Amino acid sequence: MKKILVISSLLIMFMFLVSCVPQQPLTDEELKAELSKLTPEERAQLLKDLDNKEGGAFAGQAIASKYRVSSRVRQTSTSRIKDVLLTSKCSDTDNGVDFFKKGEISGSDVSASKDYCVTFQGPNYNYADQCTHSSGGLADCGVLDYYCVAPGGIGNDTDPWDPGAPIKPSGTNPSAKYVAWSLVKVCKYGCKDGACIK
Ligand SMILES: [Ca+2]
Repeated sequence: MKKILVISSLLIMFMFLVSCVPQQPLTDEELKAELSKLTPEERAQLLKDLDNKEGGAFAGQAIASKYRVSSRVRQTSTSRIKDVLLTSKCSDTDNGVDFFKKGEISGSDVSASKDYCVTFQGPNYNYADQCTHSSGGLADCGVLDYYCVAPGGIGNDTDPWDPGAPIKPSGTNPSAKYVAWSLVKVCKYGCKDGACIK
C-alpha cells in the first residue's frame, strides 16, 4: 500500500513538472498555419476582438475559448497575431514605401503588383524597365512604389518631382478591405529594376 502511494505521488509530481515545462514559441510560419485554420469570418472576428482588448494576456484567452487553434498560440502576443492576420490580406515586401527597394504587394485583398520605373511625360508617367534623366536635369525618370492601406487607414501623398519632399498623410481608405495604393517619385540618379539608384 505504501509503495502504491509513493509511486502515485511520484507520478503526480512528474505530471506536474511536465505541465510546467514552457512550450517553444511558435515561429511565424507555424503561427500562420494555425491561424489559417480559421474561416475568413473567424479571422475578422478575432481581429476585432484583438482591437477591442489590447494586451498580451487577452490574445491567448480569446483564442483558447473561441477559436480552434493549438494551445501554443496562447503564448503568442496580440501584436504578432494581428500582424499575421493583417498581412494575409495585403503584404508588402518593402514594408510600405521605400523608393530604393523594389517591393511587391500581394494578399487576398489585392492583385499582386511589383514596383516599377517610370518616365514622366508632363503630368503623366509610363512604365520603363529602367531610366535616366534625359537632359541631365531632374525631371523625367522615377519610380512607382505600391503599398498596402488597411481599411480606414490613411494613404500617403508627396510631390513626385521633388526627391526631398516629405511623404504626408492623404486620403482615408473608405473600403472594408485593404487597398493597394501607390506613390510616384522622381529618382535623383535614375531608376533600375523597380527601385531608385542610390
Ligand atoms: Ca512598397
